[in-house]
Amino acid sequence: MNDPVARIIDVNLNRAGEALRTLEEFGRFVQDSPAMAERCKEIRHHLALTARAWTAHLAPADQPLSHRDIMGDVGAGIKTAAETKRTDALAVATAASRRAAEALRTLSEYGKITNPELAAAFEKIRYELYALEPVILADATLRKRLASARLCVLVTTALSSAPPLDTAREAIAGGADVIQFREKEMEDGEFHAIAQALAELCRDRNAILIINDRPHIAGLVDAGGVHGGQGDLPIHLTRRIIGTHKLIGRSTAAPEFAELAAAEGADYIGVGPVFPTATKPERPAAGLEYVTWASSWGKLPYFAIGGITRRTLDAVLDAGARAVAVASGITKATDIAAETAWFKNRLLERDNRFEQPAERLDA
Ligand code: TZP
Ligand code: MG
Repeated sequence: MNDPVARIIDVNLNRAGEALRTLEEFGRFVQDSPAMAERCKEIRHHLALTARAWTAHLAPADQPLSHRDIMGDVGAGIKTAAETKRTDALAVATAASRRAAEALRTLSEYGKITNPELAAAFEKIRYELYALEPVILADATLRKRLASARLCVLVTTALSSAPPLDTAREAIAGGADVIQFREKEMEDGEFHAIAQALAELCRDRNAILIINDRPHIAGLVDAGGVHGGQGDLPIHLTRRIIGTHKLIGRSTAAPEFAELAAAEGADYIGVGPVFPTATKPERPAAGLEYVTWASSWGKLPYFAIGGITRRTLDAVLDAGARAVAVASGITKATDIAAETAWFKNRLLERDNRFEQPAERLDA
């Protein structure tokens, strides 16, 4: 009779190793990150060492492999519908990460019966995996990061006191959470080269890069997302280019466009122009009322945009905005980092308006 605990150890060593390998490929080929792939490999290596230590002192007849009994496994071949279908690479990696954690937990639980010390080693590996998971599956948290973003700085050469890369670097140093690269006239070749450098900068500094209008370039440089106006490519077609896990933003100037954007699957909207602005001279101001509407609507995260300056920011916040997007009000300053920091501080100062009041504990 095969030892059931040895069978459990055997199965879960394989399961954990395979799942970690699946996750590793995501880090290496999808995230394109040598650092992430390396971290996965280390975890896999720790698993292999622990497995070797586990079996080292066992007699051949007690080795987990000797108890392998595929034909006698009543669970072999049982698959749920969800297991047989995955929408994209992120879904595969997310499932792999969950499976690795489950297998490691199983190893440490059943391991306690025969070798508590090594069971603790499996537990340690599970925690290494938990630390890596949010980093390697970063795209899954992109929407969460966007929802907590307060300040987007639009980078446009003609509106800035510095070249695009310097503008973005300074804006991020001053606390910009999102950089939107927006050039209406620039040719694709030059736009792509700058976007590539911006993408590297943003990845490095943990800012989200949004590309205005050009989904093909957002895809090529692996930006966080793409922002379009009403006349740009429809959202479902934009998704076909950049994939399901990237952000799509839409400019909206009235509630009906906000509703449409939500129905079509936008991740966030621009709300404006709040004030008349030389940056978009063809657009009449949508006004502060629209900001108030968007705040109470609450279906999508939004950035109030258009004519937001040091002078007008408070009125926009009073109208209910939590996040703003600013071009000339920041990028025309000589010290872009200091100007960004002024906006960010003001936004954070006013952020506690959104805290829920603590519930009273009446006796
Ligand atoms: N969309 C609505 S208003 C606007 C855009 C791109 C321009 C924002 O620029 P500025 O200089 O902050 O008014
Ligand atoms: Mg456009």
